[in-house]
Amino acid sequence: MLVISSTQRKPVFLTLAFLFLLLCLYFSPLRYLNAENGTAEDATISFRNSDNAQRVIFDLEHQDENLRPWENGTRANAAFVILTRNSELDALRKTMQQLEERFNKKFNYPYVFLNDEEFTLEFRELTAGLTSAKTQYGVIPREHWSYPDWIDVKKADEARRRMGEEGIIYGDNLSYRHMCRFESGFFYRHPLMQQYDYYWRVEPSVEFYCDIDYDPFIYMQENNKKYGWTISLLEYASTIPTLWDTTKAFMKEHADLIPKNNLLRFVSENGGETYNLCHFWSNFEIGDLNFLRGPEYSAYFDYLDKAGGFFYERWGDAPVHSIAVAMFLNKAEVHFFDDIGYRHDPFMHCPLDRNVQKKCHCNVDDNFDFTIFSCMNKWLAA
Ligand SMILES: Nc1nc2c(ncn2[C@@H]2O[C@H](COP(=O)(O)OP(=O)(O)O)[C@@H](O)[C@H]2O)c(=O)[nH]1
Ligand SMILES: *[C@@H]1O[C@H](CO)[C@@H](O)[C@H](O)[C@H]1NC(C)=O
Ligand SMILES: *[C@@H]1O[C@H](CO)[C@@H](O)[C@H](O)[C@H]1NC(C)=O
Ligand SMILES: [Mg+2]
Repeated sequence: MLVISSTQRKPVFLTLAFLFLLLCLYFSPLRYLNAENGTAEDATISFRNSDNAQRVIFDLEHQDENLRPWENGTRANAAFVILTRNSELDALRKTMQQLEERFNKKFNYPYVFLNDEEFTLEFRELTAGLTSAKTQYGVIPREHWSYPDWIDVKKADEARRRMGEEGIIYGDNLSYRHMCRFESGFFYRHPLMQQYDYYWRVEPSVEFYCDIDYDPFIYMQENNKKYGWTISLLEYASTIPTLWDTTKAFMKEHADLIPKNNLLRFVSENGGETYNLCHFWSNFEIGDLNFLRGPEYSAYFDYLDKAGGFFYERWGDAPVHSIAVAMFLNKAEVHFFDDIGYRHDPFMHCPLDRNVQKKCHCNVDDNFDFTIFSCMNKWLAA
């Protein structure tokens, strides 16, 4: 005879309750509403906190199709792009783990890793192991990570020495300059990036604080957005002494490329006379690659590159991208991803909305947006 002792009763009861719950959910009218209206993906995503019960439901629903969540539904032609060194592997793994958990395990977008050297086998294995998505590893062509022939190398060496002495951040650092030039004008031309229309830039050590339950790439596509950001701030003036003058000269020579409805008021508050140093922090970007590959941005990058400021000064890719966005796009084409909780030391964007906060692990008191170095108020007023 079956004897159930008191210590066995609890697990048996729990199992029965669990099965009952499963049955209820399976036959719940809600489920059918979902399946009727949206794609199967919509239904799955609404069960975001995929505990076991939810997985089972998903499997039941998809018995015949045998599809993974990301295989059903509209997808963008998009990838993460990560410029990094082999030595940053551990910092990157931590970032990838968060990105996968918060977003990509549900969406499965591919990764493109770029490096000025070959990636090690260890790097490739330990990054690929963190995702089910495709991972691709590229070496940067020499001509995208070296002096162009019109640069006076002695003058560049001298400029770095002087900027180092002046204590300017990365002032004496040559590889940093190659990095900024590459991120300004070349990452979107790498052979591995050619096949994609949208990118999401990621760096080692950055953190993602909130669940992202929708597809930001599709959001960009459906709303005709060309550039998306989470943090905006002031640039160090000492790194870009002639960037604005060079930009003004470009605008004079190429007035035909600047649309009337632009966003220049975000970067200049005196009708273009001076730059107010505001820029979108480019360590996070979700953007349209065809905007960067287009004639306007290409003309601007070439103009800056010829002027030499990537080497004679220390022009960052963030002000370069941001000024281009302000010149060539209108405000409706630029999106502030308020719902993406994000940190790149030392600043973080933490969504203030209590409903969004429920799916985040950041402290709103540390939100950067309304501190003095932030350009959020200028964005809101623009
Ligand atoms: N392969 C490679 N990646 C680099 C190099 N320097 C910087 N990076 C990458 O470029 C990005 C920006 O560099 P980082 O040191 O974070 O600059 P910061 O964010 O401006 O302080 C990061 O993703 C780095 O991993 C380099 O010399 N080689
Ligand atoms: C779902 O479909 C029903 C009718 O089939 C419709 O009335 C309802 O508005 C739809 N809901 C959504 C969110 O599309
Ligand atoms: C240059 O900057 C990078 C960060 O981009 C840093 O890792 C590297 O150590 C710096 N090199 C020198 C020589 O300071
Ligand atoms: Mg960084």
